[in-house]
Amino acid sequence: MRWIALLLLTGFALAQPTPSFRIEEVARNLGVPWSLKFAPDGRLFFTQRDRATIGVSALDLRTGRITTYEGEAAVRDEGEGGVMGHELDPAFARNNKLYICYSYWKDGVQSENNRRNRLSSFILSAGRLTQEKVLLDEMLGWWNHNGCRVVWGPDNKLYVSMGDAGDAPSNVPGEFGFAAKAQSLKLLAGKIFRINPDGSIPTDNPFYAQTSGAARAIWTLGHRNPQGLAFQPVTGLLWSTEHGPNTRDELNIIRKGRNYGWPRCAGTQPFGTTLTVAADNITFNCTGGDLRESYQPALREYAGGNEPTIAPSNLIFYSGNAFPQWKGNLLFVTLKTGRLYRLELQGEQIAREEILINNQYGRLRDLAVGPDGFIYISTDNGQILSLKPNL
Ligand SMILES: [Ca+2]
Repeated sequence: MRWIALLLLTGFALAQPTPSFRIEEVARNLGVPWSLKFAPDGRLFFTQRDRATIGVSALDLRTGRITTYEGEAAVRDEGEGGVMGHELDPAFARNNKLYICYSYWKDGVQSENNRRNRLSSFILSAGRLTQEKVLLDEMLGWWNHNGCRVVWGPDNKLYVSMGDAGDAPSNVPGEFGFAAKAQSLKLLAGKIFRINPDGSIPTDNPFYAQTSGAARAIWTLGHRNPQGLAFQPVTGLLWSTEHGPNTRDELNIIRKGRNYGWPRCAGTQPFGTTLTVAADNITFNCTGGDLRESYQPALREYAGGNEPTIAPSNLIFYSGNAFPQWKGNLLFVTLKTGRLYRLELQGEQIAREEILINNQYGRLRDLAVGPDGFIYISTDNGQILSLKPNL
């Protein structure tokens, strides 16, 4: 009996009641605010996907005033492409430098074979986005699956995700097209890349010796469309959310040189198995000697069995003071189901999972923790929301 009482007490201690919170709109009519990052001075910098030329905006939360910094570069503004992920340099307060991943037409020519994405650095100067320096160019694009989430790593490198570029053909003779591009070490699609902030490629990247050119930036392969990237404080682990096809969205821990399986394996499917997914009309043969050592199944899949698919977008680790009981929790938002998930982690396992928002605001695109500890969330309805505790 004593043991049962102890277990119950421990159980209650772990499962704290969800704190009461409310959600307020802080801005609206912003198109698709794709990426949110707070600057050291408290301004919330955000991108807007559907633009014809490059730009970034800053929201002053005290006044509600929005300042837009525009640049010169033309943007491939179509479908899921456009101005997407961004990151501020750690020395932003001093150097006004930021990084943006965006879609463009190669040589400015609109054609089936010319869809591309790139990561560039810019300097904010005199109200403009200036001094573009292209850091990682000619990543393959399509109207969908353009990746483009950008984060600064604790190793002072830049990490950028890239989708499988949908039905885009291969741009290297003899290499795969379609989804299989994600498996090629010659193609810049279906990968997570790691580069130095000046665009050079670290020589300790996992495929540096066996690849050439920009492919040396490959950190991991076999991705479909990773839209979430965040480094976990303390552990330094890189976590990622990724869209599955009609089923099996993924939560992954991104480890150097690993193969995440797409399009040969799906979700948590173990190596050496065959999986037929009726909803997608696809059979995944997760086999082959090359996968035996390198394949990394998802940590968690969403939409296995009868679960509805959720379409995860970005993730963060909660670091603020407004919700002390959530410190260190993994939070991520979803598009299709408009959810905000909160995950309590124990090591690399999920101890508890809770849905805090469930489709009340439409598709949720990105989230960030403000200096006030509130959670700021952007929606595809053009809103930025704040989630704050009821005191
Ligand atoms: Ca996978």
